[in-house]
Formats: sequence, C-alpha cells, structure tokens
Amino acid sequence: MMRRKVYFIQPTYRDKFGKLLKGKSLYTMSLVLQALHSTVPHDWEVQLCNEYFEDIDFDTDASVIGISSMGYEIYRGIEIADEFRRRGKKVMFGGMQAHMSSDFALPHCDTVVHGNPGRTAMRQILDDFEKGEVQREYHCGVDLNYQIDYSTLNAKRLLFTPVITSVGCNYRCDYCCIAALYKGVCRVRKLRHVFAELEYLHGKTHRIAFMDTNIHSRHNYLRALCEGMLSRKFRFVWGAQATIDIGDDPETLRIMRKAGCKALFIGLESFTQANLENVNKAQSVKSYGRRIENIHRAGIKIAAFLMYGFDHDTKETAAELSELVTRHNIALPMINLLVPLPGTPLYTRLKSENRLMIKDEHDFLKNNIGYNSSFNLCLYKPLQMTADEAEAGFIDLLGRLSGYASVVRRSLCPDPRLSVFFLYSNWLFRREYLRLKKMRERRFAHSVQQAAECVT
Ligand code: B12
Repeated sequence: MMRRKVYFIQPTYRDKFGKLLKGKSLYTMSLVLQALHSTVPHDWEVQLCNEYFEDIDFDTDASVIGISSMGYEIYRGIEIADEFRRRGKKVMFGGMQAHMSSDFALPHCDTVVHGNPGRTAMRQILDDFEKGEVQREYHCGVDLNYQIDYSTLNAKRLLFTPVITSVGCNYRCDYCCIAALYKGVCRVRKLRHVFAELEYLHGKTHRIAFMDTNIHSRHNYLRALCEGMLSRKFRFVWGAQATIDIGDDPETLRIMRKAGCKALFIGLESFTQANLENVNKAQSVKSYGRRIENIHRAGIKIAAFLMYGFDHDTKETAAELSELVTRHNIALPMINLLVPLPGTPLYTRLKSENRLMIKDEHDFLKNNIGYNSSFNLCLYKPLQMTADEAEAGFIDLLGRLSGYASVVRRSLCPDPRLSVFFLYSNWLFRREYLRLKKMRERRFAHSVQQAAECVT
C-alpha cells in the first residue's frame, strides 16, 4: 500500500548564471505551503520545504510530491519533478504558473492542479493518487474555507509575516495575471478564519503583510477586518496592496491607520491616461494627486508599482515619471519594464500585432538577475521607441531615483522604524539600479568589441 505522506515544495530558482538562489531571510514569503498543509486530510502525513531556505530532501519517504509555482521557479520545479519521478514518486504541480503554463508542466508530472484546492478537493486528489487513478488535471475553483495552520511558519526569518484575506481583484487590467486567472472576481475568506490566524500570530510577531491583490476589493469587509483587529486589541504594524481608489475612502483609511496600517502598496503603473486606457486600467490619472494626498493625510505611506514601456511612453517619460514620483512623495517606487505575461490580454494583443520578440512563450521567466528582481528586459516592440531604447530608458528612470539625496528624502518619515524600512528598501532599489547599469555597460562593451573584431 502507498504511504500516506505528501511532500509540498516551494522551489527557489536559478539566477542567470545557473546558481540556485538561497538565503536566510526574506521580506515576506508566500503562504502557499501553510495553506496547502491545512487542506491535507488528517490521515496523511505532511512534509514541507521552502527551497529558498532549506535543501530538498530527495530521499523523503513521501509517496506524493506537490510542487508549487508562482513564476520563474517553474523551471526549477521541473528539475525537481524529473528527479523525484526518476526515484519512483508521484508528482503534482500547482500554483499560478503551472496553471498558466500547464502544457509546460504536464510532461514532467502526473497531474496539474488548477485553482485553490480546499479540503474536499485535496482529499479527492490524494485518494485518486492512492487508488492509482489520478487524473491528468484537476480544476478546483477557489476554496479557502479553512483556517491556515501557521505552526510550520518561522516568522523569525521574515520582516513581515504573510496573512491573506482574499484572492482575485475586481479590476481586469490587460497585463495582470490575477485578472486573467480570477476573471475580475475577488473572493474573500471567512473573517473568523482570519481572526483565528491573527490570534495565533499575536504575540509571536509584530509585523504582518496582507498578501491580497487588493485589500480594498470589498470595502465593508475591510472595515470589519480593521474593526475586529481593533476590538481584539491586536497591536500589529502592517502593510497591504490596494488600488488607488482607496484614496477616496477617508473613513476606511482612518480605521486602517488606527488598526496599524503603515504602508500601502499601490499599482499606479503610469501617469499617462492614454497608457492606462490602452491596458484597460480603469483609473483616472487626474485623481492620482488627490487620492495620494488623502492616503498621506491618513498617515499611511505609499509604495508605488510603476511600469515603463507602454505604447504612449517615450524616451522622455523616464524624466517625467521620476519627477512625479518625487513630487507625490512616493516612499518607495517599484518599477518594472512592461511584461507581456502569457495568458493575459496584453500578450494576445501584442502577439496579434506581431510585436512580441520572444521565440518561446516562457522566455519572460528567464528574466531573473536575482531573487525578486524587477523585469528589465523588453520582450516586445514598443510603439514610440526601440526595445533597446526602452531598456535604456528603464535604467535611466531607475538612475534618476537612485541618488543618495532622493533615496534619503523618500525614506524619511516621523516613524523611525518605518524610515529604516524604507531606507533599506530604497537602498536595495539603488543597488539593483547599479547592478543593471553595470550589466548593460558590459553588454555594450562586448558588442563594441565584437564589432571591432569584425572590422579588423
Ligand atoms: C509573497 C509573494 C512573493 C514573495 C515570495 C517569497 C517566497 N519565497 O515565498 C516574493 C516577494 C519574493 C515574490 C517573488 C516573485 N513574485 Co510573487 N507574489 C507573492 C504574493 C504577494 C503572495 C503569494 C501568496 O502567499 N499567495 C497566497 C497563496 C495561498 O496562494 P497561491 O500561491 O496562489 O497558492 C494557492 C494555489 O495557487 C494553489 N497552489 C499553489 N501551489 C500549489 C501546489 C500544489 C501541488 C497544489 C495542489 C496547489 C497549489 O493552492 C494554494 C492555496 O490555495 C503573490 C500575489 C498573491 N496574492 O498571490 C505574488 C505573485 C505570485 N508573484 C508574482 C511575481 C511576478 C513574482 C516575481 C516574478 C516578481 C519578480 N519580478 O521577480 C517573483 C518570482 C518568484 C519566484 N519564486 O518565481 C506574480 C505571479 C505572476 C505570474 N506567474 O504570472 C503574483 C501573482 C503577483 C502579481 N500580481 O503579479 N513573490
């Protein structure tokens, strides 16, 4: 009889030199292992591995191996899957990237699990493994109706302990994988589960981060969450992701701040209205200033996601954007070159316009200079510049925001601990800029040398 033991692995990934990226601490981490653990029936044993922190136990006595994938790590996931299958284990893949690239994962595993499996689906899948009747794919929908068991999470390794209240987002921006996956629907978890988790974490950790794509998807739910945190006298300091329209909800902002919210991570993406319209981002740039001010007035700092390389961006956009980041007192800019992710409407459009410059659909997954580094390669033909100019403009933009003075100005605020957090994050921002600049200069020197060799 098969041993009832499942080994869930969250792989790390290799940098472009092939080295496995590992470390001892992270800002925050995915909740995937704890969530999956909590869905497994009690008559099954569970083993967990976050490969960023720990090595994989290839000699495990588990019979079923479950491999997660949020992005780049699917390449490493496939190496792991192949090795376990060589050792006679059954392998299942799940997670965002396995869903979007199931054709890629399927040859390397017994099954791909789509969606967020709850206890019922997990019981079914493991039963099927036991009976030798596992299906090639499972479509589970979204089931997060369970309390997440945090006993396996080592909060000491993290600056912020992850908590999740919902999946999905009401918006359907063309570049977003969450929109493509959850189709503009946000599903919230039962508050009693969230409060039970917070109760467990209270006293063990002080800092938490909500992993939700948009904490403001359901306004009343968010208020009930904050009020519940206040009435339970939780003393967490926390951050979350939200859409900018939260800036028109001062009452909610006030309660959030009272409940411990110190920073919001907001996808502004562009300050050019035509760019937003072009990618179906239903926000008005005109409202940005007012909303940003309201958020600041509530005592909450803003970390802004921005992208460069949209159809209405030009070489001049870098200067404009850096000026706007400074003018609006954005505490931490988080900038990427636009990425056409397979499965999104943006990808389909650029492909139909013959503007994609990737041979393999998954080339974007190789854009990894370090753990969690920004997308810095232009994989499509922009409209107003060449791809090379877009890459140069992106580095120029980072450079404009990386001077010591602007790093310090952005980071400082009345709360000393928050200032330290932003100083550290902005220092990492500067470090990434220097690294990307050096890489580009090396590439340039190399091509000049090659050209010279051709001439002589
Ligand atoms: C925390 C986080 C990180 C952390 C992870 C650190 C770590 N080692 O754990 C950091 C900040 C380092 C990070 C890095 C990156 N991330 Co990230 N990250 C997240 C975030 C905010 C939360 C993840 C989470 O906890 N989710 C909650 C869990 C419960 O949900 P889940 O992971 O989807 O898992 C459920 C199901 O998918 C399924 N499932 C998952 N795995 C498996 C496996 C099996 C076997 C089964 C049965 C089921 C299953 O069941 C789970 C429970 O319901 C998500 C956004 C989000 N809200 O999900 C982005 C997100 C996953 N990240 C994303 C991206 C783009 C990245 C980066 C590429 C960013 C970059 N530029 O480098 C890197 C890639 C890292 C990598 N390893 O490949 C994208 C994914 C894009 C895509 N694939 O198309 C997301 C969706 C954010 C976004 N909106 O763009 N990330």
